[in-house]
Amino acid sequence: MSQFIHHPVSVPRPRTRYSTLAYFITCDLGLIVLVSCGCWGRPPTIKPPKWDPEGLAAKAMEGSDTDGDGGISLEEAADDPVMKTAIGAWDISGDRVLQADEIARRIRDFKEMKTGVSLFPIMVTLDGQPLPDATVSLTPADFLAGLIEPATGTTGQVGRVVLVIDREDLPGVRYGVYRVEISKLDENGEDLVPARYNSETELGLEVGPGKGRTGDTLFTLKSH
Ligand SMILES: [Ca+2]
Repeated sequence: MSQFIHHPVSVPRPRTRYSTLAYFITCDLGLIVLVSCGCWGRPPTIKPPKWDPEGLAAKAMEGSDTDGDGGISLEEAADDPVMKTAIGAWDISGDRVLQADEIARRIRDFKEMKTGVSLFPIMVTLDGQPLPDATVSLTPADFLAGLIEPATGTTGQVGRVVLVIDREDLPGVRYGVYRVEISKLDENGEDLVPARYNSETELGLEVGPGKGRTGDTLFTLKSH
């Protein structure tokens, strides 16, 4: 079980327990041919989103390039952990400013992969210890809202979570950039995790080709 979730792959969506088995085999081997060769018919798949690189880049600029100079700077993204993450991950020229063509280029990468969802394991620690029973929520960047779904999950005993998109019951998350909120309520309803990781989160995350392959993405939270 543990090895297949390291591979971001297109995930067929099974209808039956039998095809669920096919799904696990498929993920493990990284082979989609099993389900496409007709052995189990054609189970429905999670289709890739309809990526529009230029349109989405324009939408991102419209939302975040507040001074209209054609780039999204760290200052403009100061209160937006998602856009800050996008600048860190997508700024190719190294000027720490995100231009429309840089956004479109990465969206084109997403599009070319033809991936429905990616299996994207995340590990959460608080003060150096694994944090079990915490809720992890991913909310897409504003310019991706309506195109890709939010994803959620609950950490297990070793602080590990495999996210699930809202309308599916199989593990996986869409390629994209997200605002991340991590929360764990105690018996009095108080959050054991500081607000800077949930209601006032500073956490952002990119899920994309080449990410999450080498192991779990780690969020190391601190209570102070
Ligand atoms: Ca600007």
